Amino acid sequence: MDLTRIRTQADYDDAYRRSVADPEGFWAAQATGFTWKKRWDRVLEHDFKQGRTQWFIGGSLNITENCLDRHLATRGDQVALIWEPNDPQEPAQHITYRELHARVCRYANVLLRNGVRKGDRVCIYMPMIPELAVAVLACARIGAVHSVVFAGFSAQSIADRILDADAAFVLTSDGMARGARKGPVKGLVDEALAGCPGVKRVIVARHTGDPVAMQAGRDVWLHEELAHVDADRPAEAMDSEDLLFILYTSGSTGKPKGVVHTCGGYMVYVDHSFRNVFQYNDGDIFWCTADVGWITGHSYLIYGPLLAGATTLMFEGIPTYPDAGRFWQVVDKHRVNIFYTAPTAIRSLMAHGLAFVEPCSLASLRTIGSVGEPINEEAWHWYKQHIGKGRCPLVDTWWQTETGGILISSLAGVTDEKPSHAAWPLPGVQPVLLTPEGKEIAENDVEGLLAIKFPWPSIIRTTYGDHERCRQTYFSSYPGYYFTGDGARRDADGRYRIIGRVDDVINVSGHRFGTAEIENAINESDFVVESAVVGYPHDIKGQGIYAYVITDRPVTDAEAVRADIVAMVTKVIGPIAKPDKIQFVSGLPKTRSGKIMRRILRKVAEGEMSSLGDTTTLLDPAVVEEIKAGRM
Ligand code: 7RM
Repeated sequence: MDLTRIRTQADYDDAYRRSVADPEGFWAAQATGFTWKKRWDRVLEHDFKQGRTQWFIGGSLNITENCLDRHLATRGDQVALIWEPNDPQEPAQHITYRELHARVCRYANVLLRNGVRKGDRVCIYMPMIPELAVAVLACARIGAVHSVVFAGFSAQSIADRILDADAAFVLTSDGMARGARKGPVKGLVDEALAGCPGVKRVIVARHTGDPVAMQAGRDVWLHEELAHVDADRPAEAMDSEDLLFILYTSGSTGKPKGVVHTCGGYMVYVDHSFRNVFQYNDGDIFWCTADVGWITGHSYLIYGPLLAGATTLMFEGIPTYPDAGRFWQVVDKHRVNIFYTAPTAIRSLMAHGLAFVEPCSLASLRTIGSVGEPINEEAWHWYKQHIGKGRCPLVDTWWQTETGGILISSLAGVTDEKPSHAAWPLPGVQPVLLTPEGKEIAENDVEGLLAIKFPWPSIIRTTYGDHERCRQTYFSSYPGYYFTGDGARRDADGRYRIIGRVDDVINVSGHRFGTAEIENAINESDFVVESAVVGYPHDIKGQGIYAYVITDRPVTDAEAVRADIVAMVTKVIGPIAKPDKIQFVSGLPKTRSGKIMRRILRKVAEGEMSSLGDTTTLLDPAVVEEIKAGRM
């Protein structure tokens, strides 16, 4: 019997009990099946006061050896990666484990040839093409720390991340194709690098064939470099706690933080959660629609499926090109068994109607999943009925960039599911609900702040270059716990339902932004004196971005000013952070101490104008009336 695989409710109950009674024994058993170059000495050391955690201490491994080499003898000729291009007229690519191994080794040799060394940070800014997965794995192969930046972020965001991580290398492509449009990639890197003198080398994959400027001495073509290397590259020995990657994510204050994950614990947790949540079976074709630029793409498009020896599908395009049936056409074309996407995609396709679903069979699907934001009941039922045909388990998976892997979810067809409930903690995960004062709530049928009281192997290790920020953000508000920033309900039976963020983070189509981050971008506009941003319920995106803006002059051409603000946000962060609504105001509701009362702004944005609560502490209560009257 495979002790690492949960197949029944009784298995789950048993695994959960063991994981709490003896976490070290439980996780050591999970870690045993991997290829270790040296076994660990101790399983766990942690200090939640300092926000420090280490797993499999003294162990040595390479995650790519476990993703690739380990499978060669048994499944070398099995397809590891299916690539479905943006244009359905173009052929898909099928890359076997043997071929992927060779491509990763060759790319790793290109990195070495270009001066990349173990521990160096490498920024990867690429669209969803096979070279992106190969680049990620090539970094891991030689022990370089990858920092993938989603290819929808602006030049300025790339520069911020390169500078914060002190990356001297950038891996990119010429351009990208998304839907009916082509877009620049290398051009944005060039713009970013004007402010990053530390970057020594840029390696460019040819993809769209669009012309790009190559800076002599700095930029090289991947295909030219590959001509100089062979496919022999042993995997570097990494300490369990050596850095595997940095991934930037937004918080309630300041600039995005570089969340750090390390080699051993991340590998063990992502593998365990992948196989058990989705009930992966040998031979299954798994499709995670997330971009590799987000944690979901790291953990469940690349690492989790490859660790399990699965066939993982990578899709370059968008759900609505050439039409709103593309996802379902791709499921049928490649006979996808497990499909994992975000509620925002479901809601948007739902709005296009069943005419796009009905021509497709979807008979290959066995499990469907959701991630990134709360899935409302209407979307849950539509997904379950029309995509899962009522027969596929639907897993609503709650987790974060910081958690590395799924923490709360039902296990497909094993533990029960309930609409809009992530439901059950995975083995090894000990969630609690806290009162605002930090007291654990023991009862069921309650609501509270979601925290976790014991480390799991893929917990955040630090925020790159600034551990104090990590300690402050996650471990200081409620001492002794990892604080998630989410609020949740626990139903009468103990299932969790995630309500959403309780901090100044908004979740737009499953993407996280800090309100302060967007305000800073808006304030860069010449017209703007001050701004305040809040989230509001949006039918498709989950949350939309609502900006209240004070200008330095009377607004005569509102559309021109709005366009300027939107252009500024696009320039500073990227098009994904564009405000949906911009309301011009003469003042913001501030307390006498100068603090903006966001509660009032949120209520107005939500349209709940009658219940604004206590406004007597406001410096100037009249602004509230003006704001209500001007609501967009
Ligand atoms: C995986 C990911 C994390 C935030 C998190 C939540 C929200 C994610 C769910 C969810 C309700 C879910 N990482 N969130 N999954 N809310 N149900 N199943 O999205 O770092 O980008 O975002 O996303 O608020 O704190 S993330």
